[in-house]
Amino acid sequence: GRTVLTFGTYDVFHVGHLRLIERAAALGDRLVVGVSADALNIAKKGRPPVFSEEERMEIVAALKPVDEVFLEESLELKRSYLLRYGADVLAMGDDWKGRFDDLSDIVEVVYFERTPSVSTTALIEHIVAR
Ligand code: C2G
Repeated sequence: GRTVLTFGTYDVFHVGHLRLIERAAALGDRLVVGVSADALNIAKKGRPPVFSEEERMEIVAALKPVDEVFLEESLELKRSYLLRYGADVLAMGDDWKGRFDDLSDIVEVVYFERTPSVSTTALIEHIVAR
């Protein structure tokens, strides 16, 4: 069977996240999801996610299309994660378009269009403004 890998933070889980996961799952027989570590987000954005890595992994693991989750501890380890999980496909949102093309020697790299006008940042702003 074909194994698909995708990565994300999935903070304040929303329908954009769900649709990406559903499309990724449809590319193969088994979907493995790397959920980015709190430390990675702090390093990248200067603040921790709203939900902890344990909570974010728990939510993603409970989704019907998801077979397995793991903690993504470094953005530089994509190649070793793909090999570790025996991935045939890497699926990412098109905000990452072109960024992982160097991995196409070991997997098929697929970029999906993002769901328009939904983001964790916009959601937080919407809640704060209410
Ligand atoms: N997504 C989407 N539509 C949106 C919002 C997000 O399709 N409106 C997709 C993103 O393109 C991504 C996935 O949902 O493929 C998870 O999004 P984020 O949590 O924002 O993930 P990100 O922080 O980009 O991933 O190695 C990558 C890191 O794990 C970070």
